Amino acid sequence: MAPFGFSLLRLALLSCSVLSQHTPYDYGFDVTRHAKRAIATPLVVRGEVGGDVQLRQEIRQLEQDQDLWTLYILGTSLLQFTEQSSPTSWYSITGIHGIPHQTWGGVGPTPGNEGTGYCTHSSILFPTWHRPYLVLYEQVLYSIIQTIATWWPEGEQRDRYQTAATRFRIPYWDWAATPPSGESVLPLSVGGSPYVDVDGPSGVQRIANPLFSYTFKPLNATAFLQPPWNFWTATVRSPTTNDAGAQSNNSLVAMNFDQNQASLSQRLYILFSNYGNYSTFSNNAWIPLISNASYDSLESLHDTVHNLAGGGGLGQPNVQGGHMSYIPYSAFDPIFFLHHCMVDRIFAIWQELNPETWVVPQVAALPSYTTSKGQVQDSRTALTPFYASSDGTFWTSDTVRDYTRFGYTYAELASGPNKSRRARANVRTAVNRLYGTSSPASLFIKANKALGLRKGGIKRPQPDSATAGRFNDAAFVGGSYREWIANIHVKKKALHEPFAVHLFVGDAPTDPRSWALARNHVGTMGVFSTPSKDAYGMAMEKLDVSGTVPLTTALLSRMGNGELASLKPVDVEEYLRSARGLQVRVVGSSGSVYDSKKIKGLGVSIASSIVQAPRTEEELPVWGTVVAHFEMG
Ligand SMILES: *[C@@H]1O[C@H](CO)[C@@H](O)[C@H](O)[C@H]1NC(C)=O
Ligand SMILES: *[C@@H]1O[C@H](CO)[C@@H](O)[C@H](O)[C@H]1NC(C)=O
Ligand SMILES: *[C@@H]1O[C@H](CO)[C@@H](O)[C@H](O)[C@H]1NC(C)=O
Ligand SMILES: *[C@@H]1O[C@H](CO)[C@@H](O)[C@H](O)[C@H]1NC(C)=O
Ligand SMILES: CC(=O)N[C@H]1CO[C@H](CO)[C@@H](O)[C@@H]1O
Ligand SMILES: [Cu+2]
Repeated sequence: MAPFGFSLLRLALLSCSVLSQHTPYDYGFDVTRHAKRAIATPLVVRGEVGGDVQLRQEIRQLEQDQDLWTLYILGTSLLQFTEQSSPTSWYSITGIHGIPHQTWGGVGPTPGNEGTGYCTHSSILFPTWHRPYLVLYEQVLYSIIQTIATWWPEGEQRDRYQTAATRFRIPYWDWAATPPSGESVLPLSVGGSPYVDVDGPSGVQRIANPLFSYTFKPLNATAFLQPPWNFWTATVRSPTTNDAGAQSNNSLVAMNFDQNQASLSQRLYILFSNYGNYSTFSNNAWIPLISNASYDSLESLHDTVHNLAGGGGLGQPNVQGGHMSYIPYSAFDPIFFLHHCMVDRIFAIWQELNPETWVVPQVAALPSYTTSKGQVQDSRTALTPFYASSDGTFWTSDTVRDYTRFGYTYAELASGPNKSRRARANVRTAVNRLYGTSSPASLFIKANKALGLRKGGIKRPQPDSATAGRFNDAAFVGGSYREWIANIHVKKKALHEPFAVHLFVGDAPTDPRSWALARNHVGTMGVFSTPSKDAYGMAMEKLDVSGTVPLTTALLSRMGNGELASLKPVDVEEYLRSARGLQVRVVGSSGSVYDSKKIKGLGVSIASSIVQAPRTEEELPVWGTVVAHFEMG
């Protein structure tokens, strides 16, 4: 999993010409005129169903689908070169999320909520609001791609591209699955190079890589309020400096994702296994004393990915994070939609596993353009500014619940949202294969399979001898084992900036620059917020958010090297409390390391549960009651 490709590509970075970084594809005529005609302000979000449902593919799969990939790159590039003032430009669509605080589709902020944005965070609407947002983006990109396909010379080629174009759906980036051997979690197509060679209607040309960065055309320094946003003319990840010459360090971003992949994957696996209530699954707002089993959420996991992609605090000393680390600026970075499409896919898979639970009324912890803090949000709350019809009605959580109405699905769900028992078993198998491999549960399935093959199927197996060598009776008792987690809660605005809580077993290196390669790093909880105490930041002051970092895999490796005797509470508690035990480090997105004892409202609680391991790939682990053992001092 070493980010091998990335060291090579640093060389490529040095030799690339600056010119190619800002070049669109030259079709040989004025595309803006044609493009404008093709994309006449579709303010109604309808999806581009054309009567059928197509797969949203993983970005690496889409890359293998060559004609579609070419169209995706050309379409994204053209969208980014569309006049910023157009409501369907890259700038306007990504600007819906926060800055530049424009009004979109005529839906203005309600009094007192200016300076927030349309997006809903720490809210029951977090997963559902982003669904029509992605569909809007998909529909605009789809439309551009249909037009581009007509620009190939008439005949066989044009037919081929037009046929491919009808299959286009936006890709997702799976940051939790094990990447292909020798590759980083961060695909080279996204972080590898600021330019890309594309074989379009006028032949092969080198253009600005639309997945690497968005270059503002031009940057509106007034709308971007404060440094460095008001002088960074393109989006950056793990920036090399705070000044106008900042470059992305995607090698570092890749290293950080590779280090955190196992942890992200286990969190996702636990969300699929043990989060059966939409209220807690959906968002990161912490409700004190509700349960030891519901600290994590889809949103909290999503926050960590934002934080890692922006990269704040893990690069050069005192260099801040890039756009992805900060709510109001994050959507401009092309990685945002790839990430959010993954979030939507997780949501869709989770819906399939938990068909009964849905949005229940909840008080909004934060304001948005059309929500005042304290207002009750429910399944019929308008997801503004996404019009469902030209009569002015908006999409709601209820009306976006069946996503296939927008003409897309995901491979794991291809049998449709209507839920035969078989289809749901297939989904669980996919979850085990993709996200179970970092969990002790998978070892049990493997052992079971081996036994099943040898003895023609056995109901209550023990791990086979190879497995038992590493995970002996001290870990597994019958078909169960004890899962350990760190439950973290903290004030979202404990610091004036976004930050991350890192857990280590044993001493953390003093210099955060060496954290990315530290072998004793266990996991990260990213806290995604605003760059300062602006109006939106102020609204966050009182909000507590929570997340979970799984510990079991780290503990098993300590058992492997003899430092820890078993997963029993008596052993684990003593071990984690010892000097070689668990350490908490907090780093701000500006690069400052903070004393974790001085962070407002920070609590780290060590908890565990007996978990019944799945016997086959068609089952997920079954968690028992999660009990808290002790608080980190
Ligand atoms: C730049 O942003 C300011 C403040 O949001 C806005 O008033 C102005 O119209 C914008 N300028 C352009 C060219 O969009
Ligand atoms: C990117 O980060 C890596 C790892 O910290 C570092 O070795 C490298 O020098 C950085 N590259 C640049 C251009 O700053
Ligand atoms: C889900 O969680 C919410 C919020 O904590 C709670 O009010 C509700 O009763 C739970 N629903 C179920 C079915 O347990
Ligand atoms: C968390 O676990 C502890 C220890 O078992 C228990 O005392 C406490 O009540 C639990 N908290 C909740 C909210 O269930
Ligand atoms: C498209 C489809 O078949 N939808 C059905 C899914 O299942 C529910 C509940 O059984 C039905 O009400 C839908 O009509
Ligand atoms: Cu996001």
